[in-house]
Parts: sequence; structure tokens; C-alpha cells
Amino acid sequence: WAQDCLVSNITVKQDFDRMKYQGTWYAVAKKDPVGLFLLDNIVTNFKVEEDGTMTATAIGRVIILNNWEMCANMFGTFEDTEDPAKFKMKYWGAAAYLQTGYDDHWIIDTDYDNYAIHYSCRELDVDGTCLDGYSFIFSRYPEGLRPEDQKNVTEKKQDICFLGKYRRVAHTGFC
Ligand code: ODT
Repeated sequence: WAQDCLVSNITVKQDFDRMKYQGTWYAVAKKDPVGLFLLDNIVTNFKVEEDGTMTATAIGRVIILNNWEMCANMFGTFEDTEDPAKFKMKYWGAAAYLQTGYDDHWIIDTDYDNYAIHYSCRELDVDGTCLDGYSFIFSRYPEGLRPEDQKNVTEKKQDICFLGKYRRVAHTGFC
């Protein structure tokens, strides 16, 4: 078994249930993209609207325009695809100077009650691997993952070829 790291071979959560995914998730680790945006104190809240659309808000500490530190209030709407665990995320900030974008948003794995592994590849390399991507490890608890979830999360980090590329996301109460 040799890992090929092709984005097209990455597997996502089977039968993803957006209803059970709702509510608060604390980012406990992050693999940054080129030109990282959210630094730490990152908390997201997912919701399913009455028409079934998944939406989310996120806050987090950012540094904008060389050295202005603030808490960004971000919003996202998720477009469905043929795979229930793969979305396109349109996102924007409460203020015009915050980042906007349109990213892939894949839920690699979650048990809904404790942990979730998110993945987004922004730019494919010519060989089909990910040239620029990011990933969040989420927990329902700001203190971090339960010990019993850590082995599985480590395996999934390897499956998406980001093992060793994560940093811890602190929750200090800044935001
Ligand atoms: O921080 C970075 O470097 C890249 C990520 C920027 C996207 C932030 C947009 C958040 C919009 C609201 C959505 C919340 C849900 C987020 C879940 C996972 C990560 C985007």
C-alpha cells in the first residue's frame, strides 16, 4: 500500500448528516494554506436553514493590513454537490477588508458529537496532488480532542497527506 496523495482519491464521510453536524465546533488544530488568514481562537457554528441549505459563522483572531490584530466575524454558505460530504463554501467577512472566497469544503470524518476533520484543496498540482490547501481539526470541546479520538484523527491526517503539517490552535479568550 503506497499512498498516492491524489486529491481525487481522498475519501470523505459516508452519508454525511448535516443536521447532526449543526452547532458549535472549536478548531483545535489547523494546517494553513498559503497566505493564512484565521490564526487562533477559531470557533465555528453550523446551521441548516429551513430550505435545507447549510450555513456557518466563524470567528477567529486575524492580523490584517500589516499588524492590526482583531477578531474576524465570518459567514459562509455551502453549495451542495453530488457527494453529501463535499461542499463548495462561499465566504465573506462582516467587514469589507476581511477575506472573501469560494473554497472546497469537505468533511473527511466526524462522529458529530466529538470530532470533525475538514479538508479544502485550493489549488491542484499538475500531478493531481494538492499544491495549496488547508484543513481544520474540530472538537466539540475547546480543551481539545478526547484521547480516544486521537488515533483516528492522526490516521485521517495521513490519509489527506497533511500529517505533520498541523499546528495547535489556541483558545485564550481573545475573541
Ligand atoms: O484561515 C485560513 O487561512 C483559510 C480559511 C478561511 C476561511 C474562513 C471562512 C469562514 C466562513 C464561515 C464558515 C465557517 C465554517 C468553517 C469551517 C471550516 C473552515 C473554513
